[in-house]
Amino acid sequence: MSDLMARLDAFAAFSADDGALTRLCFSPPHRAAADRLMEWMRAAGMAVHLDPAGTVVGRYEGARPGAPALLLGSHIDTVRNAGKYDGNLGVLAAVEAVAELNRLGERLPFAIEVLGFGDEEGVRFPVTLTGSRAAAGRFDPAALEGRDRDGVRFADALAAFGGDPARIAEAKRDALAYLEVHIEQGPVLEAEGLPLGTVTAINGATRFTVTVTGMAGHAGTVPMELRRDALAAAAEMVLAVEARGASAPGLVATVGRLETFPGAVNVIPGRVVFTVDVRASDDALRRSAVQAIREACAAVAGRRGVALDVQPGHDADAAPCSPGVVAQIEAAVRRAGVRPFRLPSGAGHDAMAFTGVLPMGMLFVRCKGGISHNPAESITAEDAALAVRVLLDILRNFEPAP
Ligand code: HGY
Ligand code: MN
Ligand code: MN
Repeated sequence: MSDLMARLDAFAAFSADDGALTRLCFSPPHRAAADRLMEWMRAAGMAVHLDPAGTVVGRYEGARPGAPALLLGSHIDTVRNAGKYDGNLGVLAAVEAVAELNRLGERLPFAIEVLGFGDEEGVRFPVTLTGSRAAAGRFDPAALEGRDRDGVRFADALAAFGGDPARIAEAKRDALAYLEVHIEQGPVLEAEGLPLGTVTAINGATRFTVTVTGMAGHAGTVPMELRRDALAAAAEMVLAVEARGASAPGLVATVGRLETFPGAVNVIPGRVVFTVDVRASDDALRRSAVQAIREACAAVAGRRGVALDVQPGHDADAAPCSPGVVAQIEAAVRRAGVRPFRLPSGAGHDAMAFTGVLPMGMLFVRCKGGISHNPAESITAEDAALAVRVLLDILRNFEPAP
């Protein structure tokens, strides 16, 4: 087996930022990373192509050529100033497992397809999971019209990357199941003293963008009582988001990005744009929280005489993992001598796209301090190697759903 950790370090060099990992979908660093991934896949005995949705696909044939495939995947796009392991570990661990089968000349009763999705984080465009949703046959064509902060259309960026917006429907994969290895991105496994865990479900998520429009003005001349300060209004709204997120167990709400215009020290902000991200394992709780946040923002806007615009973005219900796949992952964890432990995922994953379409499951890997979406994200070489061994065991013992 190659040195997986060394590969993850090398992979992290494909970034838009020196000294930090930022690899947004369909960016030049994403393309360079995709090309390197294809090289590693070919060396592992896979036939490789880029699908119309921009996903890198590596196929390792089974004992009978053309046999149905078991999908292994995760994402190779990252957030800004990311850690090295979110997404990338799952793709490169899958390549490691196939490389080992190839090294042994071992063929399974099914093919294996490794998928390197390019738009899981949804940081560049106001959508997410587009690659995995295309693979699941659930791509929403409206996503093609999404624009990034520079006004670039999703469809144009995808075409320039090497995808084909007109043929995205061809990205749908009929398969036996979908499995994903991913870091936990939380502190539970570390607290339990466990290297691996079996995911039971992935929390639902809603994202939307709020624009507050007041009146820009001279910071030195406009009396306080005459102002329509968009940033002061947005600040009240941000605190309302935080208060709602803290209002119920299992609910979280976050303002991750806020931009103020014109952004000058001596100008009363005339416009503010900020994002809201709401998650819960219970879909009704999440939806009621989203409604309450929208009402709170409208109340602040009315009281302060500013205009409010809310643009919906990503919205996904909680995704339960398939009991049959969960049981097989857990059995492999047990065979590896690790105490089986089941846990939900607070983070979203490409696996969500397959729920209800294919049997789906996830294997979590412990990460230090539960830190993620942060350069301090860290795993051990031992845990990574154990995850590959367990993944190989899952593959060698996999029983497709009847
Ligand atoms: O936002 C998420 O949960 C994932 O990391 N994209
Ligand atoms: Mn991820
Ligand atoms: Mn992430």
